Amino acid sequence: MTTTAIPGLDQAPTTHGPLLEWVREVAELTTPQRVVWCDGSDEEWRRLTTELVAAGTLVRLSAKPNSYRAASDPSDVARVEDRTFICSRREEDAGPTNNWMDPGEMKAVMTGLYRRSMAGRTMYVIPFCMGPLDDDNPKLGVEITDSAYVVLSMRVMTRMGVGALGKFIGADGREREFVKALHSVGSPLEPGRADVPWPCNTTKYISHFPEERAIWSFGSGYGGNSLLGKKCYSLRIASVMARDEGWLAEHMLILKLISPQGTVYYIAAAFPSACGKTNLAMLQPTVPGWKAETLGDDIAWMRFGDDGRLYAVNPEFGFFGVAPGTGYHTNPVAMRTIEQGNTIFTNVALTDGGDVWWDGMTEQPPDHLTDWKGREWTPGTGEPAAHPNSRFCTPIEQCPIVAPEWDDPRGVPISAILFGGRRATTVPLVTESRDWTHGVFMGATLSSETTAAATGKVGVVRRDPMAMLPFMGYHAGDYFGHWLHIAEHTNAARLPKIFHVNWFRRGEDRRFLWPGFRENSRVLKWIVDRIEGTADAADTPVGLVPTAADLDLAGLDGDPADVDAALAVDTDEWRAEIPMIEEWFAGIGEKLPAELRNQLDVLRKRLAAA
Ligand code: GTP
Ligand code: SPV
Ligand code: MN
Repeated sequence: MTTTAIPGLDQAPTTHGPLLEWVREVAELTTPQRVVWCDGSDEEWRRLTTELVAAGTLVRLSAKPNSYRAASDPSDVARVEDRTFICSRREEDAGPTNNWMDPGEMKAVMTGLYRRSMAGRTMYVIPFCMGPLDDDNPKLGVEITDSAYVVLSMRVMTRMGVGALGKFIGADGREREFVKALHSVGSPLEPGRADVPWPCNTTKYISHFPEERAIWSFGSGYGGNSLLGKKCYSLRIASVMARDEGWLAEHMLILKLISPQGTVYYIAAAFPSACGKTNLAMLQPTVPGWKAETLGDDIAWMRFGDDGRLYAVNPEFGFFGVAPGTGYHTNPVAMRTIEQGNTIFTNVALTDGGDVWWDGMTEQPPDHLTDWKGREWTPGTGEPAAHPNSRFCTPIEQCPIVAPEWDDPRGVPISAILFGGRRATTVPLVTESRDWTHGVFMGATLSSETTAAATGKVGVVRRDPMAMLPFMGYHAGDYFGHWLHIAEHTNAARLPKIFHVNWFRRGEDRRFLWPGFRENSRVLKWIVDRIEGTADAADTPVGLVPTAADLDLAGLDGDPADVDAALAVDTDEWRAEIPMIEEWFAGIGEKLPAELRNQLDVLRKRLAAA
């Protein structure tokens, strides 16, 4: 088939030369049945949802307006870290924490996979922008995909369609650069072959070409593997841009806290996948008089302003949140966001009344459900009804506590950065770093138990520096160096204070020592008081830790001994941590900054003296 014969290819709504050329090249390689240039309109949404309902990919929910449930292939439910590659020109630029393949070799392999991979399907061209459209330097991208589910999800998660495309040619007529993001589910539809509701391929590659700012994804339709504006662009590629240009692209929520006096504090927090970012971003404080608003729940781009403060922007447009555990008792703000509709749910259960349900949504499960695999489910079934990594995909604008400034291209000035993990032992509820370098050490040695957000074993403690282990687009040692050197952009007094938190410490009976969720506002209040210099802390070997008396615990239910246990610095547990940190640092190799080695020496000495 000659490419001019591919319907739609020549109907490009742009004159952007490099974009036209690339789309033609991909169409020639993948040979789709037709090409659709996505405009992001309501009409397009209606057309694609109608098609996907007919195809059995989506079920329209009768209980929520304009909302749908997708069930993936049971093998395609999470990010695939072992199939994720950083294909920098030099292997050492990918570093020891990333999979690497030579870019030429990877392209040869993947070109083979993409050849005719869209046969019988529609190829969608999605122009999108990460971050506000009216930024002076908008961060543009185009995702080419053969998945209509991806088009719909990208409409929720990014600013896509005509608004984004309008930015591709500047006011001066210059053709702007954009990230080329190619995605195929890898399931060509040969004539006469019936489609399946969730096409995908057992061979999967999530590849990044950092020097070229390009992404090639094959074989998966799921979240972080297929919505390429999210982890692939806004973290892996953007972290490389940020290194080159002197800013930070981080796996962080952005929260606005308002004190009873009306003072505003913006906080950014990095927790690994499925460790509480969305929940903290939507916090409803229990401490009287405090209010919170949300700006983002997963990714922050941060750069220094003229005033020397660090300003954060959320590049995303929607929330792709973990469903299980989300309910009116834990995260009512998320519930009220999705109740408004316009939401796509993936791998959750269906109720008999045309609604969705997942484990932990309500205390009492419904009597009967259709589980995420389409099977009958009753409370006695003994298996979760929803996949542990099932998700809701919903517009930020619907969030009842979205901060009015969430879309401001100037961003918001960050007063505190939190690093947190899921640790049953050792790590106190909250620890303040002694200075920026110590804070970077806390981030660089952050650890967490693995979760269902990625394929692989769940519950294994691993180092997850700055919650970026799966998302750093370059060498971890260089990344730590970047964090250290970025402080030279300003003076120490203007830098955010860095804290280490752990909501997940457990008692001997395995129950959580800290109630978490809304009660985390008590920890945030202490953090603000530290910024203002009005709260105390004990100087411990690991940093500055409050005692229970330093926290506002008025009205907190539960055993006070649990709070003491959550705050305890157990020097034996920490001594056992040292060899794990040593091993982690040894694995980074000679690019590990000397400052971090020194911090480890200090920790070792302080523990020895304790
Ligand atoms: P990603 O979207 O994968 O990046 O996850 P996330 O970091 O946004 O995590 P999320 O807020 O969705 O929380 C993940 C799981 O942790 C959910 O099951 C929550 O119910 C649970 N969780 C969140 N905050 C807390 C907390 O303070 N305490 C406890 N015990 N669990 C929490
Ligand atoms: C995460 O895993 O950190 C997520 C979900 O936010 S995904 O989009 O799949 O990366
Ligand atoms: Mn995430």
